[in-house]
Amino acid sequence: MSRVALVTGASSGFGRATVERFVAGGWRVVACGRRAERLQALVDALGPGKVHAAAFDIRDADAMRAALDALPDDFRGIDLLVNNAGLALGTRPAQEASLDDWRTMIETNVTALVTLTHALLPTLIERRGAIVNVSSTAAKYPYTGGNVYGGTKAFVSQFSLNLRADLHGTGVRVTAVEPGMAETEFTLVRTHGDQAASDALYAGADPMTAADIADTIWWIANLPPHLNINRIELMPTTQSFAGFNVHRS
Ligand code: NDP
Ligand code: 8X3
Repeated sequence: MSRVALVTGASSGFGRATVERFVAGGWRVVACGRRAERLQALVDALGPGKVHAAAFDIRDADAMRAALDALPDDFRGIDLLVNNAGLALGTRPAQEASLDDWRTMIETNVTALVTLTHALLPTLIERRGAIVNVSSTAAKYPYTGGNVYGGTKAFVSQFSLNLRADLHGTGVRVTAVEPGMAETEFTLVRTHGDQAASDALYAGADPMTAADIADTIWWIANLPPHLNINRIELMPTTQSFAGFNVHRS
């Protein structure tokens, strides 16, 4: 029997690449996201026996519960939860940011992630499964305009470590994956659809790709059961660190 992964944010970017990587490796995958047509395209491309599309807004707890209850038998025994769905909204400093954007990031990146994790923990414990939480370099390194996005990702990284503490002795593995710059629809979403801004950010930067992150998640999930990667931080070679900002009068 092949193993089953549930991947959130499977309609784009890291999530879609992760679905493709795991199906190529012989797993079955529950692919979650709001854009049903994109999830169906994955089912059509990879096969209905391999991918189950679960279209719902991850912020809607009732819709999440209904999607889990409706899983076909072949996709019910989840061995791996990839909490990947998430977003940044806005690039302005806190004092100019939208409170609606802040709330959306918290509801998606934090509240929905813990709700789904809570729902699947009994299954993951029963199956001695694994959780991969997609965090960010923004969890640790602050930058102007990162405000609530960075705060949500700091939560994801610390929640991952605390899950490890609570799951002690269960055999369930937990990892926080903390990527830096990778080209996906992330910046298009962050800028509310500004394709030119997205193109400009990645131009000439040789960013990481969604496949780079999917390969990392694949590696983590297929390590021997006695080995847990607590957190892993990745950047493109072209990205590094800037100094502290000093304001002079
Ligand atoms: P994309 O915008 O390409 O993908 C984001 C995914 O999240 C989409 O599939 C989207 O699906 C899903 N999603 C967003 N909101 C919801 C919602 N309310 N309900 C259900 N699904 C939702 O970005 P990435 O692939 O880059 O991002 C994936 C993760 O990686 C995010 O958590 C992001 O913060 C993180 N990350 C990204 C980095 C980057 O540079 N790209 C770097 C570090 C971390 P749909 O719209 O169909 O609902
Ligand atoms: C995405 C990376 O640097 O845009 O999480 O915050 S960054």
